[in-house]
Amino acid sequence: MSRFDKYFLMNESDVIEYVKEKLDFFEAGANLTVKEIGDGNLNYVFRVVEEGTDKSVIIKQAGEALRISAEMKVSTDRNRIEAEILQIQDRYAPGLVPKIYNYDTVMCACAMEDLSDHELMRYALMKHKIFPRFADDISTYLVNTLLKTSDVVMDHKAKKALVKSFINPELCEITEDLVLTEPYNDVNKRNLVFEKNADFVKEQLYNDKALHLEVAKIKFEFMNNAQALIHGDLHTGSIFVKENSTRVFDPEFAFYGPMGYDIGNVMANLFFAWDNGNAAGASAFCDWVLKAAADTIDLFNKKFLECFDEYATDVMAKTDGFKQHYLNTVLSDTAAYAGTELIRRTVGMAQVKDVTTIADAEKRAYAERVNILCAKDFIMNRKAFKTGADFVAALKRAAQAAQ
Ligand code: SR1
Ligand code: MG
Repeated sequence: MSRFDKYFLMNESDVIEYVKEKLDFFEAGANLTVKEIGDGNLNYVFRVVEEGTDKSVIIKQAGEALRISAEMKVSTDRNRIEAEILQIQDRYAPGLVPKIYNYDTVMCACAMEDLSDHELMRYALMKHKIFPRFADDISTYLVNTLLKTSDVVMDHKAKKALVKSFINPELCEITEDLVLTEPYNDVNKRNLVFEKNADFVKEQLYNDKALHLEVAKIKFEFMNNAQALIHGDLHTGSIFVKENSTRVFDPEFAFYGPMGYDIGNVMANLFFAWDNGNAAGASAFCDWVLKAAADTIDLFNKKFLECFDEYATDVMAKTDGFKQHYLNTVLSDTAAYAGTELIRRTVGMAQVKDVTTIADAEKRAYAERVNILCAKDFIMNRKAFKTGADFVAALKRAAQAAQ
Protein backbone atom coordinates (compact mmCIF):
# COMPACT_ATOMS: atom_id res chain seq x y z
CA MET A 1 0.00 0.00 0.00
CA SER A 2 1.38 3.37 -1.03
CA ARG A 3 0.08 6.78 -0.06
CA PHE A 4 -0.01 7.53 -3.80
CA ASP A 5 -2.72 4.89 -4.33
CA LYS A 6 -5.39 7.48 -3.52
CA TYR A 7 -5.56 10.94 -5.13
CA PHE A 8 -4.45 13.99 -3.17
CA LEU A 9 -2.93 17.30 -4.25
CA MET A 10 0.84 17.05 -3.83
CA ASN A 11 3.19 19.63 -2.38
CA GLU A 12 6.90 19.86 -3.21
CA SER A 13 8.10 17.26 -0.72
CA ASP A 14 5.33 14.84 -1.73
CA VAL A 15 6.56 15.17 -5.31
CA ILE A 16 10.12 14.10 -4.40
CA GLU A 17 8.75 11.03 -2.64
CA TYR A 18 6.37 10.40 -5.56
CA VAL A 19 9.13 10.53 -8.16
CA LYS A 20 11.31 8.15 -6.13
CA GLU A 21 8.51 5.67 -5.60
CA LYS A 22 6.59 5.85 -8.87
CA LEU A 23 9.05 6.74 -11.61
CA ASP A 24 11.96 4.78 -12.92
CA PHE A 25 13.67 7.96 -14.01
CA PHE A 26 16.41 8.65 -11.45
CA GLU A 27 18.92 6.22 -9.87
CA ALA A 28 18.05 5.00 -6.37
CA GLY A 29 19.61 7.35 -3.80
CA ALA A 30 19.75 10.30 -6.23
CA ASN A 31 19.85 13.70 -4.50
CA LEU A 32 16.68 15.37 -5.83
CA THR A 33 15.47 18.97 -5.51
CA VAL A 34 12.03 20.25 -6.51
CA LYS A 35 10.35 23.57 -7.25
CA GLU A 36 6.73 24.33 -8.15
CA ILE A 37 6.94 26.43 -11.33
CA GLY A 38 3.32 26.43 -12.54
CA ASP A 39 2.30 29.66 -14.21
CA GLY A 40 -1.06 28.76 -15.77
CA ASN A 41 -4.60 29.18 -14.47
CA LEU A 42 -5.35 25.50 -13.83
CA ASN A 43 -2.61 23.08 -12.72
CA TYR A 44 0.45 22.52 -10.55
CA VAL A 45 3.79 22.01 -12.29
CA PHE A 46 6.86 20.72 -10.44
CA ARG A 47 10.41 20.62 -11.78
CA VAL A 48 12.49 17.83 -10.22
CA VAL A 49 16.26 17.96 -10.71
CA GLU A 50 19.00 15.52 -9.74
CA GLU A 51 21.67 17.68 -8.12
CA GLY A 52 25.03 17.66 -9.87
CA THR A 53 23.64 16.17 -13.10
CA ASP A 54 21.64 17.43 -16.09
CA LYS A 55 18.80 14.98 -15.35
CA SER A 56 15.42 16.55 -14.66
CA VAL A 57 11.72 15.85 -15.14
CA ILE A 58 8.46 17.80 -14.98
CA ILE A 59 5.55 16.47 -12.92
CA LYS A 60 2.26 18.14 -13.78
CA GLN A 61 -0.70 17.46 -11.53
CA ALA A 62 -4.32 18.53 -11.96
CA GLY A 63 -6.03 19.88 -8.85
CA GLU A 64 -9.77 19.46 -8.33
CA ALA A 65 -10.22 23.25 -8.13
CA LEU A 66 -8.59 25.61 -10.61
CA ARG A 67 -5.72 27.86 -9.55
CA ILE A 68 -7.41 30.92 -11.00
CA SER A 69 -10.59 30.41 -8.92
CA ALA A 70 -11.28 28.03 -6.02
CA GLU A 71 -14.98 27.99 -7.00
CA MET A 72 -14.26 26.56 -10.45
CA LYS A 73 -14.10 22.76 -10.29
CA VAL A 74 -13.08 20.80 -13.39
CA SER A 75 -12.56 17.05 -13.76
CA THR A 76 -8.96 15.98 -13.16
CA ASP A 77 -9.38 13.77 -16.26
CA ARG A 78 -8.04 16.80 -18.14
CA ASN A 79 -4.56 15.56 -17.28
CA ARG A 80 -5.26 12.23 -19.02
CA ILE A 81 -6.47 14.09 -22.10
CA GLU A 82 -3.33 16.21 -22.11
CA ALA A 83 -0.95 13.24 -21.72
CA GLU A 84 -2.69 11.20 -24.45
CA ILE A 85 -2.88 14.08 -26.88
CA LEU A 86 0.76 14.97 -26.48
CA GLN A 87 1.61 11.38 -27.38
CA ILE A 88 -0.60 11.54 -30.47
CA GLN A 89 0.83 14.91 -31.48
CA ASP A 90 4.38 13.62 -31.02
CA ARG A 91 3.60 11.19 -33.85
CA TYR A 92 2.08 13.83 -36.15
CA ALA A 93 4.43 16.71 -35.32
CA PRO A 94 7.64 15.15 -33.94
CA GLY A 95 10.01 17.56 -32.24
CA LEU A 96 7.30 20.19 -31.74
CA VAL A 97 5.78 18.91 -28.46
CA PRO A 98 7.32 17.68 -25.17
CA LYS A 99 7.84 13.94 -24.61
CA ILE A 100 5.52 12.22 -22.13
CA TYR A 101 7.24 9.66 -19.88
CA ASN A 102 4.34 8.47 -17.75
CA TYR A 103 0.69 9.17 -16.89
CA ASP A 104 -0.70 8.23 -13.48
CA THR A 105 -4.48 7.82 -13.56
CA VAL A 106 -4.78 7.80 -9.74
CA MET A 107 -2.76 10.92 -8.94
CA CYS A 108 -3.85 12.62 -12.21
CA ALA A 109 -0.22 13.49 -12.75
CA CYS A 110 1.98 13.14 -15.77
CA ALA A 111 5.74 13.03 -16.01
CA MET A 112 7.13 14.84 -19.02
CA GLU A 113 10.23 16.21 -20.65
CA ASP A 114 11.74 19.22 -18.89
CA LEU A 115 12.00 22.11 -21.33
CA SER A 116 13.64 24.54 -18.91
CA ASP A 117 16.30 25.33 -21.49
CA HIS A 118 13.43 27.00 -23.40
CA GLU A 119 11.52 30.15 -22.40
CA LEU A 120 7.79 30.59 -22.17
CA MET A 121 7.00 32.40 -25.42
CA ARG A 122 4.76 35.04 -23.82
CA TYR A 123 7.52 36.18 -21.46
CA ALA A 124 10.18 36.09 -24.17
CA LEU A 125 7.94 38.23 -26.39
CA MET A 126 7.37 40.63 -23.50
CA LYS A 127 11.17 41.11 -23.47
CA HIS A 128 10.80 41.85 -27.22
CA LYS A 129 12.89 38.88 -28.28
CA ILE A 130 12.39 37.58 -31.79
CA PHE A 131 12.20 33.96 -32.95
CA PRO A 132 12.91 33.65 -36.68
CA ARG A 133 11.88 29.95 -36.79
CA PHE A 134 8.53 30.47 -35.18
CA ALA A 135 6.27 30.85 -38.24
CA ASP A 136 7.81 27.85 -39.96
CA ASP A 137 7.58 25.64 -36.84
CA ILE A 138 4.07 26.64 -35.78
CA SER A 139 2.66 26.28 -39.32
CA THR A 140 4.13 22.76 -39.50
CA TYR A 141 2.63 21.95 -36.10
CA LEU A 142 -0.78 23.32 -37.13
CA VAL A 143 -1.00 21.54 -40.47
CA ASN A 144 0.24 18.20 -39.12
CA THR A 145 -1.87 18.10 -35.96
CA LEU A 146 -5.01 19.51 -37.61
CA LEU A 147 -5.30 18.24 -41.18
CA LYS A 148 -3.91 14.80 -40.32
CA THR A 149 -6.52 14.26 -37.57
CA SER A 150 -9.40 15.33 -39.83
CA ASP A 151 -11.76 13.28 -42.00
CA VAL A 152 -9.79 14.47 -45.03
CA VAL A 153 -6.90 12.20 -44.04
CA MET A 154 -8.12 9.77 -41.36
CA ASP A 155 -10.25 6.67 -41.74
CA HIS A 156 -13.68 7.99 -40.68
CA LYS A 157 -14.38 5.30 -38.06
CA ALA A 158 -10.94 5.76 -36.49
CA LYS A 159 -11.52 9.51 -36.41
CA LYS A 160 -14.91 9.04 -34.72
CA ALA A 161 -13.23 6.87 -32.08
CA LEU A 162 -10.89 9.78 -31.34
CA VAL A 163 -13.84 12.20 -31.20
CA LYS A 164 -15.38 9.92 -28.56
CA SER A 165 -12.20 9.52 -26.57
CA PHE A 166 -11.51 13.25 -26.44
CA ILE A 167 -14.94 14.56 -25.56
CA ASN A 168 -13.90 17.27 -23.09
CA PRO A 169 -17.17 18.83 -21.91
CA GLU A 170 -15.95 20.67 -18.82
CA LEU A 171 -12.98 22.39 -20.43
CA CYS A 172 -15.10 23.16 -23.52
CA GLU A 173 -17.67 24.75 -21.24
CA ILE A 174 -14.99 27.11 -19.90
CA THR A 175 -14.27 28.23 -23.47
CA GLU A 176 -17.96 28.44 -24.36
CA ASP A 177 -18.49 30.74 -21.34
CA LEU A 178 -15.26 32.74 -21.02
CA VAL A 179 -14.49 33.14 -24.72
CA LEU A 180 -17.75 32.83 -26.60
CA THR A 181 -20.39 34.28 -24.24
CA GLU A 182 -19.36 36.51 -21.33
CA PRO A 183 -17.23 39.09 -23.18
CA TYR A 184 -20.42 40.25 -24.95
CA ASN A 185 -22.80 40.57 -21.99
CA ASP A 186 -20.93 39.97 -18.67
CA VAL A 187 -23.72 37.55 -17.84
CA ASN A 188 -21.72 35.99 -14.97
CA LYS A 189 -20.27 39.31 -13.73
CA ARG A 190 -16.70 38.09 -14.15
CA ASN A 191 -15.46 40.47 -16.85
CA LEU A 192 -12.54 42.74 -16.04
CA VAL A 193 -13.00 45.97 -17.96
CA PHE A 194 -10.25 48.59 -17.83
CA GLU A 195 -11.96 51.67 -16.41
CA LYS A 196 -10.72 54.05 -19.10
CA ASN A 197 -12.44 51.93 -21.78
CA ALA A 198 -15.69 51.25 -19.90
CA ASP A 199 -17.85 53.33 -22.28
CA PHE A 200 -16.01 52.00 -25.32
CA VAL A 201 -16.61 48.39 -24.24
CA LYS A 202 -20.26 49.09 -23.59
CA GLU A 203 -20.78 50.59 -27.02
CA GLN A 204 -18.51 48.30 -29.05
CA LEU A 205 -19.20 44.97 -27.30
CA TYR A 206 -22.20 44.97 -24.98
CA ASN A 207 -24.54 47.03 -27.20
CA ASP A 208 -23.59 45.74 -30.65
CA LYS A 209 -26.40 43.35 -31.61
CA ALA A 210 -24.96 42.62 -35.07
CA LEU A 211 -21.73 41.48 -33.38
CA HIS A 212 -23.69 39.28 -30.97
CA LEU A 213 -25.36 37.49 -33.89
CA GLU A 214 -22.01 36.72 -35.55
CA VAL A 215 -20.47 35.53 -32.27
CA ALA A 216 -23.50 33.29 -31.68
CA LYS A 217 -22.82 31.65 -35.07
CA ILE A 218 -19.13 31.29 -34.22
CA LYS A 219 -19.97 29.77 -30.82
CA PHE A 220 -22.15 27.11 -32.41
CA GLU A 221 -19.42 26.39 -34.96
CA PHE A 222 -17.04 25.78 -32.02
CA MET A 223 -19.50 23.41 -30.36
CA ASN A 224 -20.58 21.49 -33.47
CA ASN A 225 -17.76 21.33 -36.00
CA ALA A 226 -15.81 18.19 -34.98
CA GLN A 227 -13.25 18.90 -37.67
CA ALA A 228 -9.85 18.09 -36.12
CA LEU A 229 -8.18 17.23 -32.83
CA ILE A 230 -7.40 20.79 -31.78
CA HIS A 231 -5.14 21.99 -28.96
CA GLY A 232 -7.95 24.19 -27.70
CA ASP A 233 -5.88 26.83 -25.86
CA LEU A 234 -2.99 27.68 -28.16
CA HIS A 235 -1.81 30.98 -26.70
CA THR A 236 1.83 32.02 -26.25
CA GLY A 237 1.76 30.71 -22.66
CA SER A 238 1.27 27.24 -24.18
CA ILE A 239 4.44 27.47 -26.27
CA PHE A 240 8.07 27.12 -25.23
CA VAL A 241 10.70 28.68 -27.46
CA LYS A 242 14.42 28.97 -27.82
CA GLU A 243 16.42 30.14 -30.79
CA ASN A 244 16.35 26.83 -32.63
CA SER A 245 13.30 25.12 -31.14
CA THR A 246 9.54 25.57 -30.69
CA ARG A 247 7.46 23.24 -28.48
CA VAL A 248 3.71 23.40 -27.98
CA PHE A 249 2.44 22.06 -24.64
CA ASP A 250 -0.57 22.20 -22.30
CA PRO A 251 -3.30 20.80 -24.61
CA GLU A 252 -5.73 20.06 -21.78
CA PHE A 253 -8.53 21.94 -23.61
CA ALA A 254 -8.13 19.61 -26.60
CA PHE A 255 -11.18 18.11 -28.31
CA TYR A 256 -12.52 17.68 -31.84
CA GLY A 257 -13.29 21.23 -32.90
CA PRO A 258 -12.70 23.71 -35.71
CA MET A 259 -9.10 24.01 -36.93
CA GLY A 260 -9.41 27.78 -37.06
CA TYR A 261 -9.72 27.93 -33.27
CA ASP A 262 -6.03 27.01 -32.86
CA ILE A 263 -4.74 29.13 -35.73
CA GLY A 264 -6.82 32.13 -34.61
CA ASN A 265 -5.49 31.84 -31.06
CA VAL A 266 -1.90 31.94 -32.33
CA MET A 267 -2.66 35.04 -34.42
CA ALA A 268 -4.40 36.91 -31.58
CA ASN A 269 -1.58 36.19 -29.16
CA LEU A 270 1.01 37.48 -31.62
CA PHE A 271 -1.05 40.66 -31.75
CA PHE A 272 -0.94 40.93 -27.94
CA ALA A 273 2.87 40.82 -28.28
CA TRP A 274 2.56 43.62 -30.85
CA ASP A 275 0.48 45.65 -28.33
CA ASN A 276 3.25 45.32 -25.78
CA GLY A 277 6.04 46.17 -28.20
CA ASN A 278 4.10 49.10 -29.61
CA ALA A 279 3.51 50.57 -26.14
CA ALA A 280 7.26 50.33 -25.50
CA GLY A 281 8.20 51.86 -28.87
CA ALA A 282 9.98 48.61 -29.89
CA SER A 283 9.45 49.11 -33.61
CA ALA A 284 11.87 46.45 -34.92
CA PHE A 285 10.17 43.90 -32.65
CA CYS A 286 6.71 44.99 -33.84
CA ASP A 287 7.79 44.63 -37.46
CA TRP A 288 9.02 41.10 -36.74
CA VAL A 289 5.75 40.19 -34.95
CA LEU A 290 3.68 41.28 -37.93
CA LYS A 291 5.96 39.41 -40.31
CA ALA A 292 5.73 36.28 -38.13
CA ALA A 293 1.92 36.61 -38.08
CA ALA A 294 1.70 37.02 -41.86
CA ASP A 295 4.20 34.19 -42.47
CA THR A 296 2.24 31.89 -40.14
CA ILE A 297 -0.85 32.25 -42.33
CA ASP A 298 0.99 32.08 -45.65
CA LEU A 299 3.08 29.06 -44.66
CA PHE A 300 0.00 27.38 -43.20
CA ASN A 301 -1.81 27.86 -46.53
CA LYS A 302 1.09 26.48 -48.55
CA LYS A 303 1.74 23.47 -46.28
CA PHE A 304 -1.98 22.74 -45.91
CA LEU A 305 -2.44 22.46 -49.69
CA GLU A 306 0.71 20.31 -50.03
CA CYS A 307 -0.36 18.05 -47.16
CA PHE A 308 -3.84 17.74 -48.64
CA ASP A 309 -2.37 16.62 -52.00
CA GLU A 310 -0.09 14.10 -50.32
CA TYR A 311 -2.29 12.66 -47.57
CA ALA A 312 -6.01 13.14 -48.43
CA THR A 313 -7.74 9.75 -48.49
CA ASP A 314 -11.43 10.64 -48.79
CA VAL A 315 -12.53 10.20 -52.40
CA MET A 316 -14.94 13.16 -52.42
CA ALA A 317 -12.39 15.42 -50.71
CA LYS A 318 -10.23 14.97 -53.80
CA THR A 319 -12.91 16.56 -56.03
CA ASP A 320 -11.57 19.56 -57.96
CA GLY A 321 -12.15 22.78 -56.02
CA PHE A 322 -12.89 21.12 -52.65
CA LYS A 323 -9.38 21.59 -51.22
CA GLN A 324 -9.47 25.37 -51.72
CA HIS A 325 -13.08 25.58 -50.49
CA TYR A 326 -12.11 23.68 -47.32
CA LEU A 327 -9.06 25.88 -46.73
CA ASN A 328 -11.20 29.00 -47.18
CA THR A 329 -13.57 27.82 -44.42
CA VAL A 330 -10.57 27.19 -42.13
CA LEU A 331 -9.26 30.71 -42.82
CA SER A 332 -12.60 32.33 -42.19
CA ASP A 333 -12.81 30.42 -38.87
CA THR A 334 -9.24 31.55 -38.13
CA ALA A 335 -10.25 35.19 -38.47
CA ALA A 336 -13.37 34.61 -36.36
CA TYR A 337 -11.52 32.94 -33.47
CA ALA A 338 -8.63 35.41 -33.64
CA GLY A 339 -11.35 37.95 -33.05
CA THR A 340 -12.97 36.16 -30.11
CA GLU A 341 -9.55 35.57 -28.47
CA LEU A 342 -8.58 39.25 -28.89
CA ILE A 343 -11.82 40.32 -27.23
CA ARG A 344 -11.95 37.80 -24.40
CA ARG A 345 -8.35 38.44 -23.27
CA THR A 346 -9.10 42.18 -23.28
CA VAL A 347 -12.35 42.26 -21.28
CA GLY A 348 -12.85 38.71 -19.98
CA MET A 349 -11.82 37.01 -16.76
CA ALA A 350 -8.52 35.53 -18.01
CA GLN A 351 -6.36 38.32 -19.43
CA VAL A 352 -2.80 38.44 -20.80
CA LYS A 353 0.23 40.03 -19.18
CA ASP A 354 1.40 41.46 -22.53
CA VAL A 355 -1.44 43.98 -22.18
CA THR A 356 -2.14 44.19 -18.44
CA THR A 357 1.49 45.08 -17.67
CA ILE A 358 1.48 48.13 -19.95
CA ALA A 359 2.08 50.64 -17.15
CA ASP A 360 0.96 53.81 -18.92
CA ALA A 361 -2.84 53.84 -18.61
CA GLU A 362 -3.38 55.74 -21.90
CA LYS A 363 -1.18 53.29 -23.79
CA ARG A 364 -2.93 50.31 -22.26
CA ALA A 365 -6.34 51.76 -23.09
CA TYR A 366 -5.16 52.34 -26.67
CA ALA A 367 -3.86 48.74 -26.96
CA GLU A 368 -7.21 47.42 -25.75
CA ARG A 369 -9.13 49.54 -28.27
CA VAL A 370 -6.87 48.26 -31.06
CA ASN A 371 -7.61 44.67 -29.97
CA ILE A 372 -11.36 45.21 -29.89
CA LEU A 373 -11.57 47.04 -33.23
CA CYS A 374 -9.29 44.54 -34.96
CA ALA A 375 -11.32 41.69 -33.46
CA LYS A 376 -14.60 43.10 -34.74
CA ASP A 377 -13.14 43.43 -38.25
CA PHE A 378 -12.04 39.77 -38.06
CA ILE A 379 -15.43 38.59 -36.85
CA MET A 380 -17.71 40.70 -39.02
CA ASN A 381 -15.69 40.32 -42.25
CA ARG A 382 -14.26 36.86 -41.60
CA LYS A 383 -14.80 35.47 -45.10
CA ALA A 384 -12.48 38.16 -46.54
CA PHE A 385 -9.34 36.97 -44.68
CA LYS A 386 -7.25 34.70 -46.90
CA THR A 387 -3.58 35.74 -46.76
CA GLY A 388 -1.13 36.84 -44.11
CA ALA A 389 -1.27 40.36 -45.52
CA ASP A 390 -5.07 40.42 -45.05
CA PHE A 391 -4.69 39.64 -41.34
CA VAL A 392 -1.92 42.19 -40.76
CA ALA A 393 -3.86 44.88 -42.65
CA ALA A 394 -6.71 44.50 -40.12
CA LEU A 395 -4.35 45.25 -37.23
CA LYS A 396 -3.00 48.30 -39.05
CA ARG A 397 -6.53 49.57 -39.74
CA ALA A 398 -7.45 49.13 -36.08
CA ALA A 399 -4.25 50.87 -34.94
CA GLN A 400 -5.29 53.90 -37.01
CA ALA A 401 -8.93 53.85 -35.94
CA ALA A 402 -8.12 53.48 -32.21
CA GLN A 403 -6.09 56.73 -32.10
C1 SR1 B 1 -10.70 29.28 -15.83
S1 SR1 B 1 -9.39 29.00 -16.87
C2 SR1 B 1 -9.14 30.49 -17.71
C3 SR1 B 1 -8.41 30.37 -18.95
O1 SR1 B 1 -7.13 29.80 -18.70
C4 SR1 B 1 -6.85 28.80 -19.67
O2 SR1 B 1 -5.55 28.89 -20.14
C5 SR1 B 1 -7.87 28.99 -20.76
O3 SR1 B 1 -7.45 29.96 -21.70
C6 SR1 B 1 -9.03 29.46 -19.99
O4 SR1 B 1 -10.00 30.11 -20.76
MG1 MG C 1 -3.05 26.35 -20.14
